[in-house]
Amino acid sequence: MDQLSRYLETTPPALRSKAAIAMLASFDYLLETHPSIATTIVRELQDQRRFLKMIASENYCSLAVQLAMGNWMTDKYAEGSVHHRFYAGCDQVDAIEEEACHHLKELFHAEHVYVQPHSGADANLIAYWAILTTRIQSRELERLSKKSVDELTTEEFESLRQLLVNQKLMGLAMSSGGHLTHGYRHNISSKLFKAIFYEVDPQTGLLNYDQIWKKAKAEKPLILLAGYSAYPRKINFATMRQIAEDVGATLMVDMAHFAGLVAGGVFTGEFNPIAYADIVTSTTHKTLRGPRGGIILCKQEFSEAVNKGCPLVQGGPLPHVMAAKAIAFEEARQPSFQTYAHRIVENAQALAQELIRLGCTVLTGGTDNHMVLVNVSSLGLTGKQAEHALRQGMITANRNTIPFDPNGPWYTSGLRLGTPALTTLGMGPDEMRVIAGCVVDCLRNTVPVTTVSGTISRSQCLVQSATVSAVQAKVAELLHRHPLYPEIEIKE
Ligand code: DSN
Repeated sequence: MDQLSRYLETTPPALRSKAAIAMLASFDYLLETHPSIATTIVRELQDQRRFLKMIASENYCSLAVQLAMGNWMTDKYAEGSVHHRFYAGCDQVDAIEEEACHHLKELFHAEHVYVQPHSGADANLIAYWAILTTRIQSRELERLSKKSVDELTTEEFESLRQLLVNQKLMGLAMSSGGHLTHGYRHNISSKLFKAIFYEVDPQTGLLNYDQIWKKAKAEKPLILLAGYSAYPRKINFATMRQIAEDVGATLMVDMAHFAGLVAGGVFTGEFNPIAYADIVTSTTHKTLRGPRGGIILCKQEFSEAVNKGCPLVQGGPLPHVMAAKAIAFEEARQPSFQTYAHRIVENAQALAQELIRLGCTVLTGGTDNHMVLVNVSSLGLTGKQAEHALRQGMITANRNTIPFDPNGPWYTSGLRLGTPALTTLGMGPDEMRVIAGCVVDCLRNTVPVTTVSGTISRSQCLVQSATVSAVQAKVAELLHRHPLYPEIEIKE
């Protein structure tokens, strides 16, 4: 019997969900036409249901968001911007992009928004080029009395190019929790700019605004960038603005990790970047709980350059993803999203407190946001071993460098735990305390793994079987009480 027939047979009409029917019908269809792909998609759902998802940058989006992505909107090319396309027949893409922009603008009260970036990394590249175009290229054209780069001679174009690639970008070092697109050597941002970094204070693990100010004064960067991938505290954007203004920098904020906390009214006043930054970038799939993708919010001054993100930096927009973004932004405008966002932080704080009570070294002594960073070296583990140990207990989390990490970015000494996905499932502080216990049990009860060459593996370790069984049982019970997409039941 196929999945949809089984569902219809076992679910009384009043309890049937249209989203479930749509999803089950699509699985049934794919199972018939492309069984191996369909089976893998179903297995991914099963994996996500069997493991506690504690990767701080992941979440579960609504079925409406998922359904909006899987349709014929993907078949349309729409390079350009709303009502200004390089292709004919973009009426419906215009309508969708306009609606997404409307919801996004209302959600964050931004002057201008752009919903085309395919990812946060693309959004950052577009923002970088928008700043370079607005602040360097336009002024150079004005100086040369030229209207566009098309009017430049080959020599003038080359000197403009030299000018553009010799600007300074100053962001949080990746080793202090910054993102790789913020000037890390193995990312194109370090080739576009002369990258300069500020770091967290070695004693407190916190941003030291006086130090940032001092460095910014000395370096005078074109862009002062705030934002992180692994920093558990709020950033004071009013102070970052003062620093940027003092040194003549453009303030850019990458709020990929905490966009949902801004949208949900957790980060307000000087901790909300929108009023202070010239350009804000984000992903849409982390705390914001939308489809995978990127967005840009900016002051009017940068709007023209930002709107040229395609083709300036990226290829054609993804209309099906913009449709899903529109739905996610509308969802985030509902009062329930405010409750959700506050709960994410409440959960992270409960998790941090319990980990500390159980003897873990939690960086900065806690959290203000959705993530908790644990230094696992006192437990005799690398971050990679800790990640491996948790997976045996059916917990998915990721290793992370901690500031000044002696183990480097591959093995690391840290573990990053996040609460956005568990909060989406409806878990609260009580569940976080149980989970903290599971995490500590896994990390404390490991035995080393010897590699084929006879050395102790720095990647793997084995959790003792009694602990594995006990933790797996607790995880299964938590997930049984808080199922993912409970309306969808798929049997193999
Ligand atoms: N990969 C994201 C994270 O995990 O933080 C950032 O790109």
